[in-house]
Amino acid sequence: MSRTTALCSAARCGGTLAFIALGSNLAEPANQVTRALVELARLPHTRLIARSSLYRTAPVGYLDQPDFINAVASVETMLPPRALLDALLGLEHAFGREREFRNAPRILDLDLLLYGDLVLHEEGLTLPHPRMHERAFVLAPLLEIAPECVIPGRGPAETFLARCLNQSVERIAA
Ligand code: PH2
Ligand code: MG
Ligand code: MG
Repeated sequence: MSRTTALCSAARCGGTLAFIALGSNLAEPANQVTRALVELARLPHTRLIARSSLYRTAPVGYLDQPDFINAVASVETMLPPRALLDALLGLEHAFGREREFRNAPRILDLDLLLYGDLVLHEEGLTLPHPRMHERAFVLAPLLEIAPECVIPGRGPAETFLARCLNQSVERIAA
């Protein structure tokens, strides 16, 4: 059996639906996020299912930095969660991501939000993403592509968006 047949492609036999948050606030952020969406579609054993519009969002956490461009994508993947995370970190690195301090401005941030309905607490990987339910910059684009989304262990995403209306999120481009 060939390697491809053994692994089975996500396109042919269905993998796990995962959601990824994209963010950038340096070096033409909309361009970075748009290019990153193209790269997500090229990940091995993975296919892009949907991508949200781009959103301009005010920084949350560390405030003294430029506005962000955020988006969310869904993929169907045969990669296990840790391999998917490693692929995302590899893309961040390829885009020139540097880590100066927590929540520092960044050229590209790719966060694994959800991996099917998996609940996991491991070193460096918590699923669902532990802060996604507190962040309008995640919830608004997520709900655009998955209006019925339920965050495992927490509840419907839309109930959480209603609690962060004080966070500025503006849809800017399809
Ligand atoms: N990411 C953070 C912290 N704060 N704020 C906005 N608006 N967008 C982000 O992507 C973001 C943030 C940590 O990753
Ligand atoms: Mg992040
Ligand atoms: Mg991150």
